[in-house]
Amino acid sequence: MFEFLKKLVTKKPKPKKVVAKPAPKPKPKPKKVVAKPAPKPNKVLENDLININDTSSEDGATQKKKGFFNFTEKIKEGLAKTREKLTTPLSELFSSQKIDESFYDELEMILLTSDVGISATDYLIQRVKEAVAKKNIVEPQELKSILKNELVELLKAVERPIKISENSPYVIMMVGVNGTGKTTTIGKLTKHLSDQNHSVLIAAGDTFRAAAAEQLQVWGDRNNVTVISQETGDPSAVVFDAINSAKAKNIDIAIADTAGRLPTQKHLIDEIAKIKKVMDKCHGGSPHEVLLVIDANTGQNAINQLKIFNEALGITGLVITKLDGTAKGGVIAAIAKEIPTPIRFIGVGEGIDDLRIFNAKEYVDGMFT
Ligand SMILES: Nc1nc2c(ncn2[C@@H]2O[C@H](COP(=O)(O)OP(=O)(O)OP(=O)(O)O)[C@@H](O)[C@H]2O)c(=O)[nH]1
Ligand SMILES: [Mg+2]
Repeated sequence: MFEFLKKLVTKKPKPKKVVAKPAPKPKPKPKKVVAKPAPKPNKVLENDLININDTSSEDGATQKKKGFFNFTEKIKEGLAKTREKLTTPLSELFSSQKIDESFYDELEMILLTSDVGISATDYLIQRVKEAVAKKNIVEPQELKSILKNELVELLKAVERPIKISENSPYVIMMVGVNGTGKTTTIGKLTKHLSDQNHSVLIAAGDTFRAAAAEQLQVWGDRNNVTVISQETGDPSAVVFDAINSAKAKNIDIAIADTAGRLPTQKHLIDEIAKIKKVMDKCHGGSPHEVLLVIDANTGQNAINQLKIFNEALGITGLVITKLDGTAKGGVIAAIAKEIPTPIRFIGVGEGIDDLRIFNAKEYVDGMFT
């Protein structure tokens, strides 16, 4: 609570509210007091897939020092379903009599059913076996912390928080399959970035789905930021307009929503690649971040979505949503092993504050006790 108030008093004045529809505000905001935020580090993001040997990412402790919102309890609450599914069988397994082939078979089955995927499961079991041999472990109970640590190490490779560089505006493009949570994530992300003293503008680039712009406008109103939309039906024209508007108003960050599309719809994948090119033409080097939003319920299909969107667009970061509603939390391990890509945030609910910076240790602690 104290952290929350601290953030509010260091906030910039927000741009004037523009549009029509009144929307329910989740919380009344106290009057903002103070002026200029500290200058932001002018650091550019790493792009594309990560070098998994690079351990330069900031750990959770560093993030906390920097004042990112980061509430372990909410992650634990969000991952309750995954934990329910994992904790009982793992506890039973770790209280078994000895470490033998059937122990490993059982461990493999538990990991696979939690969507850890074949590759990450094989890797984790191999690492556990190595630890058993190296440390002469005979008690299954000792393997629990070893498994947890190995999982944390694996996930640390994708623990890369977003870094906003000064690009006036810094452009974020939100992409993904239908219904994964792109628009909702924009609402939460806008709140998060505003809390970090950035001014934000949103582009209603989903001109396909009826009511998509209205849905986004509600999030714009909740956050008190401008939403740029058009009647034209051309998403490229909307993002072009939005980036120019952000430039003119000196807005720090422009976030573009896009229509949901399946990786199998080639013409729609081509269309989104075109939108990306238009952004670059309008504002050289943009988008600076292409965020793929993945619904955790998708399970192993997430890997396929990531591969195809990455080929078409060069995905720079992921948001894994709906972790509060699924037992398939292991999919993050599958991504880390098979196609390591920075996981910027996780979604743990539908509310404006239900976005968390991804932290490997907190995540694994949430997954099983
Ligand atoms: N429980 C839960 N629900 C979520 C989360 N993120 C989004 N949702 C819900 O998922 C549904 C779809 O969210 P949208 O934000 O409209 O998804 P979208 O990707 O923009 O959908 P399209 O624009 O149709 O492709 C909504 O009911 C959201 O409230 C989350 O982290 N947890
Ligand atoms: Mg949407």
